[in-house]
Amino acid sequence: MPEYLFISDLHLSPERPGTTSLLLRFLRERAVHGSSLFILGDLFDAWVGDDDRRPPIPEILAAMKQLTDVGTRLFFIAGNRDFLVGDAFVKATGCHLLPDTHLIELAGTQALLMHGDLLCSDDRDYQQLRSQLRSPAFIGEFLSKPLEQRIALATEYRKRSGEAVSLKAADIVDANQSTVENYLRDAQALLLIHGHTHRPANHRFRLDGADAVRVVLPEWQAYCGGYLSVCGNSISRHVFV
Ligand SMILES: [Mn+2]
Repeated sequence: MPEYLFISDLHLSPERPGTTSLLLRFLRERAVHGSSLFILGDLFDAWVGDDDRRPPIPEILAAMKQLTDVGTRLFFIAGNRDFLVGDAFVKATGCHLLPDTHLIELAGTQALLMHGDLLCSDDRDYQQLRSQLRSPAFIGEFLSKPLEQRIALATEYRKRSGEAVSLKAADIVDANQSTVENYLRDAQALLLIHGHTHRPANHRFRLDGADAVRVVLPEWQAYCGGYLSVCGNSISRHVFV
């Protein structure tokens, strides 16, 4: 029976070598036994373009490629910190890049996958900044700058949003329930899986007379990484240490 694995919010960077080591082991020892691994955003603490090959990026990309080479399908939804991943990243890893919302059949129902930042609609400042940063004009101009300049600019942009600097759940605005329900209604789904908020939980609620659930993935730490496994109709949480 195919097993689907879900992770998000690893925030990999040179400052978090423990989390990088944990992911490399997770890919080699655990993800390799799944049929598909979905990374729901913020794999990296910052991604300034596919030409950035500072450590530990090459090692991470190679481990992802090794996973896809042995047959585990790899899917990636960009987060607010790594939305600039592009074609070269896809080619280097063998992953499939998915749009901000992706619908799949999972556990006998329609499931909607997202990073989660779009659900935090109460944070108007962030949503406004998000629209600016995601515009093709901004992205084109940003990627045309030299790498060193992009690295410096990314640090500067992150200072403009509280969430972009802090990784504490208390500093990240939570999902808005009406927004959650609207996304599920539009997708005709009753299961939502996302990360971003760093508030892992299973939220059960009624949606237009049916049972719905919102599964929030945890952020990873240096010593433990939480992941979701879906096998048949069974959905379970696990910790990789
Ligand atoms: Mn995020």
